[in-house]
Amino acid sequence: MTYTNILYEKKGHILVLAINRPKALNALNAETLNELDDAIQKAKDDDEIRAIVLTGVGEKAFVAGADIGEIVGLDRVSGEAFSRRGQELFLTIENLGKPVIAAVNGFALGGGCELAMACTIRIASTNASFGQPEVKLGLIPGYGGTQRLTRLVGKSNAMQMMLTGEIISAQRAYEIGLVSKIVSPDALMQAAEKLASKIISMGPLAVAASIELVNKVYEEPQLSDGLRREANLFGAICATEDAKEGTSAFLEKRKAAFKGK
Ligand code: CO8
Repeated sequence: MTYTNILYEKKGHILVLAINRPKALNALNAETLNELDDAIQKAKDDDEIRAIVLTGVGEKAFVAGADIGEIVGLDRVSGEAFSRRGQELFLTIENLGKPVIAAVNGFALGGGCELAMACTIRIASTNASFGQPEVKLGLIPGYGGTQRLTRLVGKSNAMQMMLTGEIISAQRAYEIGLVSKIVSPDALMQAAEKLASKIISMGPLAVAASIELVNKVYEEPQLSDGLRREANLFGAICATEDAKEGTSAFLEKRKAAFKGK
């Protein structure tokens, strides 16, 4: 597939994906979702790609939401299908088995905030802002926002954002746990790639298992089930060559050489 709405750039083991509709503040139209879907599948199947950094082209926006021009004519059936289509893609991103770091460089609103929340980790530039302004359009978040925002920032903060549609600063997003780090705009991509490189240097199976376990916490908040699953995957990870290598390297005071086995 040829991409016109996204940029796909491999930098060693890191894929930098950028939503590229700056004139529409990178709003997600159907074509962009299709391209993003294709790129994510391609990245999943490419063993060379170990981490993804997702951002928006331009200085103004990460993604300013779903394309409102495409929402206006939706009815009950097409609206639900529209929502499910985005939800499925965002679930794929969340459960990719490889870390996806959102480098939020401006507006992350509506579907854009939802896209960032489906990523494994979010870091933001000081000029980033976040919000679920759907209520202002008489809508509700439809790409997982009601679920993920509540889990990420708690009921009170989520209610305040969703019911008022207010746009919060990067600093506020950091305070409520929506992002894990804030950096200056010109340092954002470097910080995101540095974070990706750091994660890549860890045991890949352990990274994938950690992502899976943390995501399961949000799916079934049953502590006993989660603990059982954690023990189960912990055992499986212990039996890998990487775990032996990682623990031995620590004890031998040397750098581990992981093989993903
Ligand atoms: N969709 C389509 N076009 C957009 C969007 C968008 N979400 N956001 C911005 N644009 C366009 C503008 O229309 C404008 O286009 P043009 O130059 O042709 O007039 C261009 O981008 C630049 O935008 P502005 O001139 O408005 O720039 P400002 O700096 O003045 O304002 C804002 C920036 C505050 C971000 C403003 O553009 C804005 O409020 N945008 C809309 C934000 C929003 O409401 N997002 C949520 C959309 S709904 C959604 O995401 C639901 C997701 C789930 C869907 C599932 C439901 C079925």
